[in-house]
Amino acid sequence: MNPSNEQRVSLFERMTLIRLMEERLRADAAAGKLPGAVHLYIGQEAVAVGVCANLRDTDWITSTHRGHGHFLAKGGDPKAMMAEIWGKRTGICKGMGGSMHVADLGKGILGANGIVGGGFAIATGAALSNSLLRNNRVAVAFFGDGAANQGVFMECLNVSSLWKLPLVFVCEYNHFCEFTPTATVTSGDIADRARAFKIPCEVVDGNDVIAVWRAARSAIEFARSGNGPAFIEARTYRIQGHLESEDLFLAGGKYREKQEVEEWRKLDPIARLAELLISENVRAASQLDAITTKVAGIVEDAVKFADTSEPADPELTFDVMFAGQRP
Ligand SMILES: Cc1ncc(C[n+]2csc(CCOP(=O)(O)OP(=O)(O)O)c2C)c(N)n1
Repeated sequence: MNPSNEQRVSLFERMTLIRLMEERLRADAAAGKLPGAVHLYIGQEAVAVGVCANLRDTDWITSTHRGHGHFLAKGGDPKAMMAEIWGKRTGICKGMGGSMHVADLGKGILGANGIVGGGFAIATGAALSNSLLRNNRVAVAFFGDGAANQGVFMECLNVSSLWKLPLVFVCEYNHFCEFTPTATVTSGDIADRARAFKIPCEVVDGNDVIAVWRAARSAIEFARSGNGPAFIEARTYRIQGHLESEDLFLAGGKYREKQEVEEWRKLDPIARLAELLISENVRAASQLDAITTKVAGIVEDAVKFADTSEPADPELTFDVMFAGQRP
């Protein structure tokens, strides 16, 4: 099954929202305006968007340290996310979590996570609760190719397959674990690890949002129908550095060639979808530009909202972490 024309246009719009939010964060990080580090999702938008377009608000996702794209793709509010990243009290977590902890339970977003592989067990637990409650919801665990080398991955593959949990694993193979090429620390194919537990797998072009959408649709349907977990490995590429201040860590060292990044830029998922929509006369280039302009306004509003909000209240730490007790 393929997405309709209207669905494809909305995939374009959502990917553009993520891209423009991330571009703005990139600029604000460089200008020293953000209180913490940001790990950007530029180039990987097709994965979050292609998957989340097939989910309901009541379905769960777990995310990673690179979580802004998952948050926005699942319907999280751009203003509340921006304010969170800026450390403001209007943020989705009152500015107490920042970039790596954007969460919104009302939208089924169980949170970004600073612990690599931290989402596996949370998603498996959510899927177990769905299964026990027979509520027809699914859970999706987004994770990186680096996280696939954490032991908890195996535990969650095992138990979710054994108990036929409504869970979809989505591995974003972006080729790097921080400053280490994944191939140098990973044995065999990651999808084979899921196959060993008899979990159906699909390896897709993660820069082709339609391919991701199709794979996600069948994986989610499979899991929702009580057949157990499914697995998607989306092949993509991390265009930005591991984090925006990575040069400070690298001290002049390098772990990839510029040429490689440029080659992947040519496979930009948003440009590819735009070309398709134009060539199939679904939308004219000017109509897509109008969408981009509208989205840029949403991003501008989010920045204004964050910028003019009050900073997070440090006193709140005692309430949210120490049950109101103070030293
Ligand atoms: C348990 C744990 N180990 C190490 C780190 C440091 N760390 C942060 S991100 C990262 C690489 C993760 O790579 P991957 O899962 O592929 O995600 P990507 O950054 O490529 O999106 C590492 C090692 C961490 N945050 N948590």
